[in-house]
Amino acid sequence: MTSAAPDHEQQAFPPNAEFTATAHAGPELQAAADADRLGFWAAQAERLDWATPWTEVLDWSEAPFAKWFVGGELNVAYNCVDRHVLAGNGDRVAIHFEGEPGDTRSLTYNDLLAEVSRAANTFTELGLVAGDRVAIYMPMIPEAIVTMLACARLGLTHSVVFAGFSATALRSRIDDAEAKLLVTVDGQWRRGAAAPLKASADEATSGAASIEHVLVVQRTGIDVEWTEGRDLWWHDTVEQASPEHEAQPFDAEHPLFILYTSGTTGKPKGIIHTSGGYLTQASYTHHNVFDHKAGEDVYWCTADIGWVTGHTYIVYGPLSNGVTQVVYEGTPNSPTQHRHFEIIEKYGVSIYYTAPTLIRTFMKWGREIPDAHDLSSIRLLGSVGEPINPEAWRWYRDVIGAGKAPIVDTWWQTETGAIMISPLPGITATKPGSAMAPLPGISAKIVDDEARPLGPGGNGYLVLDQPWPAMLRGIWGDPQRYRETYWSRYEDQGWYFAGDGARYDEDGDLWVLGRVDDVMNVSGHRISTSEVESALVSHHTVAEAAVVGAADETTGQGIVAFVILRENVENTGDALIKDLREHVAVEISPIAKPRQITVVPELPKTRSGKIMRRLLRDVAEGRELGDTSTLVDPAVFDAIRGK
Ligand code: 6R9
Repeated sequence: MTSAAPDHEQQAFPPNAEFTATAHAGPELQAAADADRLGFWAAQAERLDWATPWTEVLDWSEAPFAKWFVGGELNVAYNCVDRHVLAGNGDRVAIHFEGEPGDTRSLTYNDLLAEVSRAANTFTELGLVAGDRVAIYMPMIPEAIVTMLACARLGLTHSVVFAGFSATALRSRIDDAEAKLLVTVDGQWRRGAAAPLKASADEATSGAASIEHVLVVQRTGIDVEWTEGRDLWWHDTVEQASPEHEAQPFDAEHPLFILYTSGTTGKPKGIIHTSGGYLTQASYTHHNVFDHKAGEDVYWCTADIGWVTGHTYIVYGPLSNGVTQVVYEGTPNSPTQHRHFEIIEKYGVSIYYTAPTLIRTFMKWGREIPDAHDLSSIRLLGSVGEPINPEAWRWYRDVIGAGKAPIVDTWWQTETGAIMISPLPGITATKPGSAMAPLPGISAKIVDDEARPLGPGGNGYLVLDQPWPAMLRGIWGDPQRYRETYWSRYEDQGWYFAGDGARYDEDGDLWVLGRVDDVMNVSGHRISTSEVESALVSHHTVAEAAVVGAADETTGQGIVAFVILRENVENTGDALIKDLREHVAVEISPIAKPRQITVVPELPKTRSGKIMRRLLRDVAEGRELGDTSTLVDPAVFDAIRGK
């Protein structure tokens, strides 16, 4: 890990007085949390409408399995939709949808309530009951959000699978969660062309024992195959259903969703989130970290609902707060590199939340592109997904934020459910590249291998030493893996091990340094090295594979693979490499395609048989080799380098 930051990185940007004057968050938040942490969370839970009050804020008696707001009952969809209508805000726009081909739709809260109710009535007619699982494999269209909310309304647990994932990846997630319904589309718009999606859904569901129905939204009009009795069109069912539906309350701990994320082993983990605590922290953080003002702000989070950021900061947090938000279907350069800035200008986006990889891409395209647009509506910028380098941070503030918009660099994970470490705009003096400090109500530490807490200047592992409302409640079907992955490293202390390295600077501000395990971060997407390795060795030509994440100027990390071919396989050079990259795309997703694949005669291994990824990373990043003393045969590198 790196040492303390140079002085220029320590330069702080104090909050501007104008922003502070109207900011939601003030110093009283931290004071209240310090005085009584659980009481503080109880007060935050009052942001929501509860059908039955809770009797206890936190039950930690079966740690690490938490129960928050014990005995409380609420309906998550009611909190995200109905109550805004009942409060007289039914005519407020909830979603400004911008399709990739240029089609647009605005849905008010009245519209959203009708749509969600229709979908809920349809799901009920299909025989689904609370506790059943629903898989969602859809691009960024309003129906995807409607489907998530309809599930929440009925107590169905959704499992959103990123529409860029392959049929194989979808199938394993459907099987693991035993989903009964799959909601998908005929095709999705990508760079001006209709790309089939139902075809992958068909491949994934053929022979999937649990699937009873496949519900299909017609998005592109392309031809699809049809399985009579199983497949249903959205327009024949949902759109014909009654727009009236009364929401029933569910227990605060009712499972809201499962979201699969990469771990250090090949099999993705189904992270479980529940209702009351999750929505409380989603709502609290969206309100305070983004300083969101309902009825005034236009908010845009550029994530996809296939990732946790889309769940918490497109669907649940923002809608619980009565947001007006932009939802954009396509890529940032369709049809031109101006697209995001045109959208900001068109809707007057005031809060923009994106990932460092996109900011670096914008930098590469050049500032004349954003400069050609009126971005003066922007008053707050957010960053998430990976550490943001100080240069990108400054560019973001100067070019997109007119040199004055506060930046919130938000650290959190699929597992944490909501933002944990972030500046509070209007209060925190920010430093380019630092996530600064845990939010009020959240407790984090940086510790060493021996669990000794570190102070200013310390560099170690990030742990969460107190339970938090939006924390994961486990791994679907695998409680043992939950304990092992997150709670065994600091078992005696009872701390959650985040898997990230972090340091405090001399002022005690926190800098997240990135993963310390075998999880790569490519454009903010978590991909495990072993996942890509298993995909490669599943190809008939490959005997063994080692994968590392190498620093990449744009994507944060790039995937670099070293493979040993099976005996009697002919190395056809570029053709073989192309085949292998394609194979990974099919097995996992195009985002997991290695940037570079090198065929090598041998892999560097320790005497205990572990592949020395650290050394391969040195090779991939063009560095001098580090310590090779534990290698069986240091000479393998001559062969690897010779390639
Ligand atoms: C929300 C999300 C989680 C991992 C996390 C860390 C990295 C996310 C970050 C950040 C530095 C930030 N990460 N935000 N690193 N600064 N502001 O991204 O969830 O996909 O589960 O990834 O992403 O390494 O452990 P998820």
